[in-house]
Amino acid sequence: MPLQIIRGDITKLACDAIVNVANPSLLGGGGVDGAIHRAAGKELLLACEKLGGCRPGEAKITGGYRLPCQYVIHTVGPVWRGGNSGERETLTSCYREALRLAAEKGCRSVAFPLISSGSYGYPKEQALKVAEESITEFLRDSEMLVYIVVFDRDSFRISEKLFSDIASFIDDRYVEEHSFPRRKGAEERTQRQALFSKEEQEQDAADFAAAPAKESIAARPYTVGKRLDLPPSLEELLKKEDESFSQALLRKIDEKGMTDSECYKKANVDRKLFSKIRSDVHYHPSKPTAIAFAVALELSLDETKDLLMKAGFALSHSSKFDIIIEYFITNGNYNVFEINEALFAFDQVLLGV
Ligand code: AR6
Repeated sequence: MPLQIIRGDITKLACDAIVNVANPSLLGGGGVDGAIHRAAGKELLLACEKLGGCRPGEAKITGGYRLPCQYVIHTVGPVWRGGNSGERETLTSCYREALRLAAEKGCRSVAFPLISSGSYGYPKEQALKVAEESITEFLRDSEMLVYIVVFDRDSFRISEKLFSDIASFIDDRYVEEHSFPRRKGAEERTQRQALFSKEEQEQDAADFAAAPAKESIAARPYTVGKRLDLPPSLEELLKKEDESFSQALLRKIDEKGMTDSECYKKANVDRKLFSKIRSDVHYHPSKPTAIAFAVALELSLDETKDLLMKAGFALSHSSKFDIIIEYFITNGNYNVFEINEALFAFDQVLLGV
């Protein structure tokens, strides 16, 4: 999970480094800056006094002192002046320079607040986009776990239009599904259990084996008389059934002409996890990981369901998480970060892991 958005207080994170958004004097201020200095103690101020200030877009590094992190990387974001004064370039430079310093110090995990999105006035949605793009650009050639830490729900909003589109998409499907009383049990399950617990995995696998699998394979439509559309032979069907998640994933990567790293990076999945999946033919990923690969491969909804089935999962209208995934796939939006923003806004588990 190379880039994760989490909610919380950055001063509490035990990452290798956290990023402070300071003013050019580096001598403390309000917002995150104030919180970091308070938590780190006065040694941090003494260390900052020796740095000789910092210009917007640059970054400097100190120890973490009483903070749980090892380093604090100080950067100065742009003050928002309407967007035509180089704000975006300066903001991009903050992320790039902070990450460069973190890599130089051998950090494996770094946490950023949303730079400039508080008293410097950068619109939050745009600030988040710049953060995601700059961090993704860096992660293209580097392996690091990077967090964007959002302080409170109000400081994070996807666009009203997207929010209401997804909300009505969820309403339509959720209501439709919940009008069947026998689904009541499923309705009461919590999202996290549905995604991760062993029992749920077994239940999902059993549910899927009982109904949708038959539909997706046996009842697949074909046109009689057209050579290319002949139904697959029983042997072909059985071969496909035997294919594990790992085998299906590697086959799909080849079919799409992607390299392994293009795929796991686009999926926002850690290289080590990908290596495990690659080397263990029977590897069982979590549902968010399996979906992240389906998104990276830009699979259709049916193909996504087929891939998920290999890992023992299904998509259902009893789960908001599943409906949000369905929304993005049917709209052809395969940007894992946009999907994660929406999942975050609806308080769901994020893709990757
Ligand atoms: N953890 C994570 N995020 C936080 C925290 C926290 N503890 N506290 C605030 N935020 P700001 P800026 C969020 O104003 O806009 C200082 O006085 C907050 O909700 O701290 O870059 C400096 O000295 C917001 O979304 O930074 C500068 O003068 C984001 O962090 C000036 O403010 C950034 O808010 C820098 O302004």
